[in-house]
Amino acid sequence: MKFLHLGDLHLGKRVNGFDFLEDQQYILAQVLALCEAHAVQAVVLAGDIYDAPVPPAAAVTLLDWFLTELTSRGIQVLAVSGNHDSADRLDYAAALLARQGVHIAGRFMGSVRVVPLEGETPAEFCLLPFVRPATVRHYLPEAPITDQDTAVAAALATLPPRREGVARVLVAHQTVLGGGVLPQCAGSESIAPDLSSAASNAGAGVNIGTLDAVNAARFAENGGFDYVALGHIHRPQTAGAPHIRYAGAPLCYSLDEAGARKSAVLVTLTPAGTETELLPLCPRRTMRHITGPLAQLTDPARVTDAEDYIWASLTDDTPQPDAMAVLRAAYPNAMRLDYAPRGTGPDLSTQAAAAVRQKSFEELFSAFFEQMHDRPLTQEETAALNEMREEVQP
Ligand SMILES: [Mn+2]
Repeated sequence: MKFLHLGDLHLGKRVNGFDFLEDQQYILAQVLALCEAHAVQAVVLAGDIYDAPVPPAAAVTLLDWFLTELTSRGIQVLAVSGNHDSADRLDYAAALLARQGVHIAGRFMGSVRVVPLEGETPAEFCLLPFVRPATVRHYLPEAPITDQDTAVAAALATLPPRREGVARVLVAHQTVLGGGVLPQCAGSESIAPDLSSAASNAGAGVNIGTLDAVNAARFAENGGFDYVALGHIHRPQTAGAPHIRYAGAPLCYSLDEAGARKSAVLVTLTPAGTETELLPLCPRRTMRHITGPLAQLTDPARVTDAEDYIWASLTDDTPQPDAMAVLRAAYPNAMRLDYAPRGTGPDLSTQAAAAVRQKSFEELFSAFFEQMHDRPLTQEETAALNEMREEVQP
């Protein structure tokens, strides 16, 4: 049994004011080609199908096209809602669609839906929509639910016992703590606002992030799963074990992800175990961060892939007139422009910031004044400054 695991399509998403529908259609067409090339039996969509609870009509049309293309190839679809989706809207015509092989679990209604698929290795797909503790508690008032972790555990406990010789796959949209480690965010998740910083600077703030996290050990309870197809985190990665995996978003959805590689997970279930392979996805326009003087970056001889989404950091010593207009003349899809003076790499700027923190207000102000006026503060000015400072900060 082979299937493709995708997550976080975020259909209808706009990035820095740019409509991504064309890019999304392009990448979904690539997914269809991968499905054919690898003869997959099913496609798993692990939540955040749409970017918003009420998606633009064009995004609905795009999903319609994608699902129709999949079913016309005899490929089954297994999908759950994410935190960006409207559970109820996603459930529209769910029973009708299920007859066509499109299984969507939008709202949690007290039990995890199980969809059996026949094949060389028969498998059952357990569809757990995005849930919050209150939702699960509403249906399972007896369960000891105190947080996200216990809520998911209670929901999973509703599953029937495992059947012998049948592989079991979980599809879920959650933050999963694997081996005590939070997933690494890509920057475009818009989940618990503290998580991306908590994940990137381990230590500070981790507790806040873990509150909303599910322990990966939950996926080993009650017989466990042969594969856990996760959505929610946009950077492809495993969560505590090789068979528990985030597919990641199929496209870069934030400039913080510039240069990141995206993929779909090809999962093969065999009686001997689960194999996974990352199939690269190549976007229509790459998101790139380029650095250099404006004249060099926009030199027609040096411009390549002009349609790419560009974040340019200029190394010019002085602000350039109409820099964005000049950049867009070369790269019409330029998204951001900032200045990165030469010689200040991240390490240098961190050192500089630390040095600044050690200086007193008086030292900092007089240095700034001297830089601006080419002379030190007079005694009179220093006195006036101290007076003003006391007024503001007694
Ligand atoms: Mn998402």
